[in-house]
Amino acid sequence: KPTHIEHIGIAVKSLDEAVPFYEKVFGLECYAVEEVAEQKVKTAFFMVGQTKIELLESTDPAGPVGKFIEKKGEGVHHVAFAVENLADKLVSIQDAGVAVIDKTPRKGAEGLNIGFLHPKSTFGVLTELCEDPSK
Ligand code: CMX
Repeated sequence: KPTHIEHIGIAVKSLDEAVPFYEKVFGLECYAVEEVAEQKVKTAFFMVGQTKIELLESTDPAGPVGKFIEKKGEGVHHVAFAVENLADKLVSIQDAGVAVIDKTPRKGAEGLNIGFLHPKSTFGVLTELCEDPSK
């Protein structure tokens, strides 16, 4: 089973506006900003206990976050669980009949191995599984 919620991804129109909000209103510190070109996003991370908040700004209207904001507006985009043995988990999840976006792990932000499950199979919540390869 997952060890914890690794992060919650929140789609925002502008990191320049959202990052100072999280810093000023919640007193959180943005410890990393990273562009994930393959996902067409720029990300900003805050640590809250064991869990991160990942703010996502689209770099391309045709990318997943650009399309999401166009359709639904800003808001919670995905929930990510930390797991071990990600490749095996993705296989057993598919065997259980759940639609996955990633059949096998791929590289995500912060060097994590990740795999997404399709929101149509997960009660409308885009769900990500993450494995830290350094552990
Ligand atoms: N949460 C819940 N539902 C979502 C969603 C989300 N984040 N994104 C799309 N959907 C819904 C759509 O509203 C649509 O529902 P309806 O059919 O009821 O209208 C359905 O899923 C299919 O959407 P679509 O527009 O036809 O398909 P998209 O081309 O937008 O693809 C998805 C959707 C989830 C497959 C795609 O966004 C994807 O592959 N996501 C995984 C990668 C990703 O999100 N990367 C960004 C974050 C990267 C990071 O964290 O570093």
